[in-house]
Amino acid sequence: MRRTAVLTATVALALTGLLASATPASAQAPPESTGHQAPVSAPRGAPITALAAPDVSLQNVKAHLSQLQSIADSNGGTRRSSGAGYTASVAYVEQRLQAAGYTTRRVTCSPGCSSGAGPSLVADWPGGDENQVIMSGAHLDSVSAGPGINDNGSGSSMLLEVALTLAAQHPTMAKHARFGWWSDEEQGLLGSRAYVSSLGSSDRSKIKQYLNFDMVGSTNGGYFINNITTTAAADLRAFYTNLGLQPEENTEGANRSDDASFRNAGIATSGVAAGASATKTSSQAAKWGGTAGRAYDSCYHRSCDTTANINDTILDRAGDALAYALWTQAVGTPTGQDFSIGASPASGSVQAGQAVTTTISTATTSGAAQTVNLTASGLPSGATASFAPASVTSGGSSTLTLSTSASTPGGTYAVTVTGTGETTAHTTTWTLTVSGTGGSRTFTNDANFTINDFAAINSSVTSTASGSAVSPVRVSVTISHTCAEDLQIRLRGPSGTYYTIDSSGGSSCTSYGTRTYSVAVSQAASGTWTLQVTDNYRLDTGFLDSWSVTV
Ligand code: DTR
Ligand code: ZN
Ligand code: ZN
Repeated sequence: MRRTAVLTATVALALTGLLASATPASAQAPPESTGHQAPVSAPRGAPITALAAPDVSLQNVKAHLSQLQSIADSNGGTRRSSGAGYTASVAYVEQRLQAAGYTTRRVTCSPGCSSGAGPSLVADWPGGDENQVIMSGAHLDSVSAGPGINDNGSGSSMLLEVALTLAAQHPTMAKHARFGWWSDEEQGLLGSRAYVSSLGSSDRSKIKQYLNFDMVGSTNGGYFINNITTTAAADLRAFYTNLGLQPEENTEGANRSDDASFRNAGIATSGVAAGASATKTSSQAAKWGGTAGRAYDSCYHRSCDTTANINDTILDRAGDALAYALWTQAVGTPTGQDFSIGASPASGSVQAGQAVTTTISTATTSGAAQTVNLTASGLPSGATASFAPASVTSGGSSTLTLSTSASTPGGTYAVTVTGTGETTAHTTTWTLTVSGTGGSRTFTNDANFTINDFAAINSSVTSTASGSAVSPVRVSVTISHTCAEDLQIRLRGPSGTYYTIDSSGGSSCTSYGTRTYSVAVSQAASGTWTLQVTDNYRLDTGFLDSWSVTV
């Protein structure tokens, strides 16, 4: 059954209280008695309106489990990552997702996966803020010993049904929902690790949360939550707590499933598990039902991990818990609150050792004003930035002071100013040129080079200056030559770009002597700078005496 009505907090809380007391605190309760309205609490993030989360169909989850069982049956009784039972599992999940409108991607399980491991599958539900990805996942592979119906057909099937329920309801999304089915978990969390490391740092930082589901239907199971005290766990925890189930930390499964791959990359993680080979305690049996002194899943990693090895009630609740967390996190109408940020002036220059300011202004571009915290990054070394004030209400402005030190290298820097609001963040760029005293350095080559008619000579210096070259760079050239008009002179920067600084030609000859040039460049100061002198005419010759460049 699916409910989409918007609930007021009061109604929802009343309902929640009622259900918590009406639901038997027993894992062995028949599935029908677990039909419930998901508890709705006040939304944590301002952009989300409280919507009722749907009741995920246990019957459909079990139909997926039967499919996985059949796939194992026709492939030697296993769905191990390197076998045909695994690839058939991927094809099944993929086909169901595609039919529902998901964008799916097979992610190669490499590098670092076991030999012959099939791909992981990642599915995106179109919509929501792409910069805020709410992700959930489950491993789809089994061990070689069996069909892996609880481990982890249960998490895989439940995840698939939540994804299909989202597609069927197609609610307005505030954030972007993504789902992952991992390969090669049983060989060391390898598929999820390969996926996470395939992401660039920007894509990785868009994943705001990852929830993992591994073994969520253990026959003698319990209600375990990974990192139960963290923000990522809050909705899952609230869901079980509201059912009176007193969930516990998943100590048995800690660092043993795919959430570890995400956590290791700095992503907030949680998840649900019903337990593996560890033994149920008597206090757990008292609050959850089941048998104390027996394993949560006595078929863990065995051939008996079949469709008979599932606790329907526990499995049903796991799906509903994810639906509650996902709907709370990602579903809803954005408030439309937004702001813009800019720097005026947008560029500035400063002598090393001095300070420079710009005004950072913000504007409310839609909805109500919001608090915007200001930070700066990309500063030159030895420089510090301060904002007065450090946070503004959108519409307000702040003075950004950048103080350099004498050791700050000369060059042009793009300072990124980030305004982090309550609903979103925006950046603006302040282009800063540091110049002067400490900044620039001069490099000289005073070896002599003979300049012959119709020939070019090249004289190089190696610059060890750091940062960007302070533009314009100054070039000083001393040449003994009776006809400067014969000469074409070019400067080559470390990047390989040539700048023509003096062209040949003219009706009469003048003696060259020492001449200086200012050359506008845009490149690094360090590396090889070359002066190239070409004599384009007959008769007069001479030699390059010395030259220098100040970068
Ligand atoms: N990743 C699991 C390992 C595991 C061991 N104990 C637990 C407890 C709860 C969840 C998972 C686990 C596996 O696939 O074998
Ligand atoms: Zn597992
Ligand atoms: Zn396992």
